[in-house]
Amino acid sequence: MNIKPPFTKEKLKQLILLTFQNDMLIDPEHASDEAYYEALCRVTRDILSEKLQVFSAHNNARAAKKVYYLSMEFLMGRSLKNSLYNLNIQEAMTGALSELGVDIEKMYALEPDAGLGNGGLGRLAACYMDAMATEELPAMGYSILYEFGIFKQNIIDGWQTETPDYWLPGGSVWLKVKPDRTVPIRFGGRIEEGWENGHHWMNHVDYQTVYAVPHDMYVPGFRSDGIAILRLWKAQSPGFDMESFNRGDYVNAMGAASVSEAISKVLYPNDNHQQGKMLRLKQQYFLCAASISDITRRHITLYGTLDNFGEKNAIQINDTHPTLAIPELMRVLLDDCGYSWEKSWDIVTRSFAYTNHTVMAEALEKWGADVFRSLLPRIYQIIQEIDRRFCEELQQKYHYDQYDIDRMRVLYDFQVRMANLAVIACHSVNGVSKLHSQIIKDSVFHDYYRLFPYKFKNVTNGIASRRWLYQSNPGLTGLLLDTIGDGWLRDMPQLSKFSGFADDQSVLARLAEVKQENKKRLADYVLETSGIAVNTASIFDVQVKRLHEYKRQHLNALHILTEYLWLKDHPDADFIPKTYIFGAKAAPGYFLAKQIIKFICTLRDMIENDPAVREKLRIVFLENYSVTISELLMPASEISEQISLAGTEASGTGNMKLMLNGAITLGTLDGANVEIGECVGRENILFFGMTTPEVNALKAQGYVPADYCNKDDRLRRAIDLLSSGLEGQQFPDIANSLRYNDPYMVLADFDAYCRVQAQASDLYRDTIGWQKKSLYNIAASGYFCADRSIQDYARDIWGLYK
Ligand code: 26W
Repeated sequence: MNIKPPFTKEKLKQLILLTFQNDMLIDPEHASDEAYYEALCRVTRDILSEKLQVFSAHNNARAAKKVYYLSMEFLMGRSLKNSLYNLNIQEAMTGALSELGVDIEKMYALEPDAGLGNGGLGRLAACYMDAMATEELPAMGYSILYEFGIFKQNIIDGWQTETPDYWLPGGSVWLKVKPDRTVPIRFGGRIEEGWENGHHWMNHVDYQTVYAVPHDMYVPGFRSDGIAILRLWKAQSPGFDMESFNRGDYVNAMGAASVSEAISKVLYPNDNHQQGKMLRLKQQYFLCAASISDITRRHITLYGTLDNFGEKNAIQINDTHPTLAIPELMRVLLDDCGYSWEKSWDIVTRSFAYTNHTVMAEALEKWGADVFRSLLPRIYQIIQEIDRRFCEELQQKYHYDQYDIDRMRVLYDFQVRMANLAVIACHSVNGVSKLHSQIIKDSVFHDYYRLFPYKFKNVTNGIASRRWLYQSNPGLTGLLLDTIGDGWLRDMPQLSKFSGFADDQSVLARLAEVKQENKKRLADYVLETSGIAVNTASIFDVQVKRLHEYKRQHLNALHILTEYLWLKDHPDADFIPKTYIFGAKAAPGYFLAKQIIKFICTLRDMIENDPAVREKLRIVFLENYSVTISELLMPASEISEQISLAGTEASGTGNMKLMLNGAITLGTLDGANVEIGECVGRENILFFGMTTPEVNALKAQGYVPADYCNKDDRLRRAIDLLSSGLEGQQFPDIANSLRYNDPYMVLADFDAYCRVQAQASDLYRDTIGWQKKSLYNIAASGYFCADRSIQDYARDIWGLYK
């Protein structure tokens, strides 16, 4: 691939200087690093903006079907480096800056992460923006411009504390505000209706208005003409209460404004757990109503009608969080445009598709009917009618009894069940890995699968591979360019060519060198941030993901404790040194998760205080794990811990980033691990533990965790220590949860986990053998590129390649 960069160094230098002179009114001679950062971002943004205009005009001219990706979360991370690389101007820009005496790495480091997401679901949305732009699809993402993203995690004495993430000072340079596209959103009030001269009339009265103001971020495709727009809505109050103000009641005068604007104040930090908070429901409707208004306006501008809306638009909802877009589009079609119910429903069901991202029961969204009705009276009526018609269909067409109907309908037990609404209204329901999509059909949505089997699909997740390889791992990128050329950059499956070098000793040696350099780079960061000097000859074993019991970070920690105790008993044993690296945020109200972090940190300190052990065994807890930290971490990793209980992790995407960088997966047969195993071959992955059917069988038979404790001295000893205390700190909640409940069967998989860990260490002794496995993992990771996932969506769900 020899694509000429679109700008020379000289041209970019000139653009930077012009920006200083004309837009920022700053003398470049005396500009600060921050000013340079801003100038650089502005230049980049303007280039993106110009490209976008060409791209949009082209799409509109050919009346292309549009894709809208609605998500409450987009975990974008940084934009500068990604934009420069995708535009293929990174070298020219580096040169331009260096002539101005500025180091580009310093510029990259100044950018805060746009952390508008919690974890997997939010990062997936961000990866898909990159892929949609690369594939040149006419795509927009919609979300909320949270003033505060995912909280900053500080670990104080082993306990997680949270501070607000105020990212806008450095992040807002990427946002282009579009005040003329502002949308009014209505909350509360009443519906008045009646009949007059044989006509039904209806009026929404006494509502409050909040304005949604769009702020756009541009995401360029990799060396393509595509640009995806991420439109983020900011809540703005319609003014302030003049009456209160005139009375001198300033608190109330300002109060109303701050209540409205609270809608886009902060991202809810829950992952896989719904709380049922009114403000969250407001956020969801705010996103949905603003986006539907925008999408329909854009469509009408092009076609002058909504008659063909369903043929020209595909709206993907990222989990159930944006499900209200469904009744909102119904409302627009029925009330604003005067379509019949049947025509409206036809348009809606052609447009919407739903992706499910979790099987956790506590993540299924339900809203109290009363709260819902008072906040969104018209939307509630529409949902009632959807529910009524669905019940009627089940009864009359399928002869279902009341028991079945009650399970499947939207409104039941004074609750509005969002997943039911999504499955009923969407033409497509997909899971995010083969296994997960099967589980959805077998259990979570089995009732619906029996009726509408054609709706159910799979799209295995993918990642923005270039971000974690080309942009983050220059050493490995260089090795790949030297061996297999650069075709893989735009076509990741071409990485398979790398397997042709599995017996080339010089390639294996270089691969080892690259890994060593990356480990050193990470070790420097760890030393700087935590004062711990890790042994770079040790195995870097990594578990990074949100903290959740089902992901079983405590299984990992229990095993480390067991290894520690073993080393104390066998001080002279031949032991491959290991560094266990964790990164994880816990939802602020999830106390057991916070205790697991404290457990890991206590264990870390206990080992660190023991000079006889710490060179062989060490724990690093990376504080405030983020997209940017992951870009440093993935290239340095050797073992990828993916140890969720089989049947619980929908896919996982960290597993893909680690594989791409040559880490070997040590995991259960869960989520996308199964497909990783299929691609890389059983000899190049370390599976352990129960399969999903075995888990189900054990549950059916009656799982008794105490049995495992009684059988296994290591387990009993470790769990007793949790109760009695490590370093004077007791963990009775963790111990009791494991002993008496163990919902995610940590004890049942413990022995298998210990064995596979030992196997990993043995394999590592064979340096060449290990490098070979690593090489095969890199070579097999092409399938997990988001470009492929997006092609799957475009073909199987969005109907774009017809
Ligand atoms: C309402 C609270 C809430 C918030 C977030 C419930 C559920 C969520 C997400 C669906 C949780 C999530 O991020 N799921 C993850 O999605 C990834 C992308 O598909 C998958 O790779 C992970 O396996 C899945 O846990």
